[in-house]
Amino acid sequence: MFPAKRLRTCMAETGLVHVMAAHSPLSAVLAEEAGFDGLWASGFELSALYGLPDMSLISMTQHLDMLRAIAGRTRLPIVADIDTGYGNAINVIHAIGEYERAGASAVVIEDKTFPKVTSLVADGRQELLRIEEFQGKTEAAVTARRDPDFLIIARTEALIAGLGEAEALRRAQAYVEAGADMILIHSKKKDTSEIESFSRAWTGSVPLVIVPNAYPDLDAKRVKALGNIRMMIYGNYGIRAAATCMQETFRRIIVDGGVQNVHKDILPVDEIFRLQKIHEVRAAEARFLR
Ligand code: SPV
Ligand code: MG
Repeated sequence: MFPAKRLRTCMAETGLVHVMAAHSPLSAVLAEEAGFDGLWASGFELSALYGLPDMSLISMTQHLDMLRAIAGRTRLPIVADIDTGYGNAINVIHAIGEYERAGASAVVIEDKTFPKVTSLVADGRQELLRIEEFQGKTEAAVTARRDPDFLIIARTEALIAGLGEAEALRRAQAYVEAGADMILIHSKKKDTSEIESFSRAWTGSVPLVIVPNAYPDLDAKRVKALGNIRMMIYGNYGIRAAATCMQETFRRIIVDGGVQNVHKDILPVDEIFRLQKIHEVRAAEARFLR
């Protein structure tokens, strides 16, 4: 079964899929081993990997290159974060072809203007497209996909922009009418009230996707109780976890004047060899190097 079909099947069977952010093939391998159902090719994580803010500074080519590298090292379905779709509906048509070919199983397109500003930053400039324009982009994406199982997820930033629940519901409904398979509703409120309220008010015909970055208390048990959320994306946890460990380790090496203390607190190199699947190369060496 192809990954896009597997993602849909997993959603139907379990009722809720857990999708972990990946910014590199190694983080993807770790997510797969940990038991996640899918990967989020996150714009935020890739921007952070380049030491840049998530403000449309990373190109489609950079994102695609990483996505291809990730797809080459994992079997998990990949949900690609294509931000605003790199322009208008014509750019979206081009992007869908590229992302399908690169190995994505789904895309998330958001209704902000290009260039975008990262959603969670305080007082960010959050400008939204006209509803009709984003409907056109959504319909273009739906029309452009080749695999009917490839998911087109429309993301509204109405709550992020402070436009309120009624506008978020209006936009979400309009995007469903344009053919979206799912709606991603994003919130930067630190408590769960905004998302829970939206989820209860949502009577649309497609399920919801959430990214509980700002409101970590909404765990899977509570999400399942809400009833219409089928995908949870852990949007910045990969890069935050990696940066936490590097920051602490690097500081300790300077303070200790060497690696004599930290070496026992980080993965041994044999474990990195295992993650690199060095045994496969060794087996090929034994067989083919004559
Ligand atoms: C991302 O991970 O790139 C996201 C989620 O879009 S957030 O950064 O919270 O907007
Ligand atoms: Mg993003």
